[in-house]
Amino acid sequence: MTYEQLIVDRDGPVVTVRLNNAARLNALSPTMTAELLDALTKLGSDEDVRAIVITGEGRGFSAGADLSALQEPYLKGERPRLSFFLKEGYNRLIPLLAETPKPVVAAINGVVAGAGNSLALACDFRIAADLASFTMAFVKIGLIPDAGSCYLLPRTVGMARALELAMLSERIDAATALSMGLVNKVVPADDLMQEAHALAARLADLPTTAIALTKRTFNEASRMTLAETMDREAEVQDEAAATHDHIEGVLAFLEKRRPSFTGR
Ligand code: LHQ
Repeated sequence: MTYEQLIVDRDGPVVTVRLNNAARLNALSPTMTAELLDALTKLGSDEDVRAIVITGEGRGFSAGADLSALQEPYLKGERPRLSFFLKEGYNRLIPLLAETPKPVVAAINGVVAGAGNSLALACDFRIAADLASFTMAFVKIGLIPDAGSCYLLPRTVGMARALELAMLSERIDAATALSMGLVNKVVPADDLMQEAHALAARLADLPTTAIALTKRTFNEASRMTLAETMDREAEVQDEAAATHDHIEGVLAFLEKRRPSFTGR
């Protein structure tokens, strides 16, 4: 896959997607958003892909929407509808990422702002370099959190912290992000890619269908009652039990050996 603002590398079952517009701290331009949509659609349906890492080139993970596109229209007094931009772009990208059947690790290499937070929050794991920093930033330009942040942020850090992060938009460091549960782990910057890749490789060795079904069912459960969720778990368990990996897992346990999962 060749792109203008993404670099996609494959290492066996693990694919690394690098946001590649370092001069603008990997701001999520319409081009980058369209390319992410294309890449994630392809990776999500590729049976040989069993884990994805998303990271940024340079000192930014992502600075959110590319604000340079707004300069010309705003100086001319034009008011382009942001809802159109959102619905065409982030509103397709973020659910695609959050619901991709593959496990996704965000390797947060540096600055995160605005919709860059949404991108990280839509991943399943967030490992941050010790020099990473986070700011919601939306309020600083008179906007509300978008790209799914109103949904994803309170679910990740709780309502009180989410409102604090969104309203004050202070730039917080990686250690503070860890203490809030915004990231899973903080590692020295030099170790980031190795740690993220090791986690992705570990995930890629697991029963990929069970992981996909776990993600899907957790997402569904957030909109259901306990009783509805338990009915859904029972149905989905039949899907999981139909895989070769389920048989392999049970037999490996009973035969006291390491399972060898294929993702099928
Ligand atoms: C950028 C950006 C950027 C373009 C740094 N765009 N160039 C928004 C509007 C439209 C539709 C609906 O949705 C949204 C959603 C959103 O995401 S709103 C939030 C958008 N993002 C921001 O407001 C963050 C703006 N950036 C910043 O506040 C700072 O750059 C942060 C705190 C991220 C990093 O600060 P520094 O480490 O001091 O870096 P810097 O400010 O010097 O930035 C480096 C370069 O990157 C600089 O360009 P230059 O040519 O001067 O070197 C910036 O202009 C450029 N850049 N963010 N979002």
